[in-house]
Amino acid sequence: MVGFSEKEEALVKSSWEDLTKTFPEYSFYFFTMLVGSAPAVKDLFPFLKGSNEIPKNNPQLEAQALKVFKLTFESAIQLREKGGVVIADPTLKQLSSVHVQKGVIDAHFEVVKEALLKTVKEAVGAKWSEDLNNAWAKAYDGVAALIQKGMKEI
Ligand code: ISQ
Repeated sequence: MVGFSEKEEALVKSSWEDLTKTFPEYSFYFFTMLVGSAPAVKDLFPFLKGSNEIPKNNPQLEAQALKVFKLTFESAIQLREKGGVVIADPTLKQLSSVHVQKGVIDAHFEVVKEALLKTVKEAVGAKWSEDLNNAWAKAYDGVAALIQKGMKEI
């Protein structure tokens, strides 16, 4: 079990406030970063497929981005409260099978992680620190590892 310090939890919680204050803006930034480093992932999202631009004010895009950030945030809270990330079995099975169906590979988890960390940096501005970055990275790795394991068991 990895665990999370009180300070790490506080850092993630404070940046979560920054992110969610203007989430539409950061969801656009997140997808811009993601597609910028891995253009092929556009094919995995119906609202990006065949388009040269990331749509602005797109509720589906925002909802998808929110899923990733929320799952990572919840993972941070669990690391603090339980010492590890737990996802209820039916939820994990569903998440894992959607990722298998979409053809997600391990490299995708890396590019999403990078885009997520860049977005956190953008959202917190001058409050950014290595510790903050590492806390989000740890939370992301925790949930990503569970989904990746789940994908192998489908
Ligand atoms: C993974 N799962 C659901 C939604 C997502 C949005 C962006 C990047 C990765 C994602």
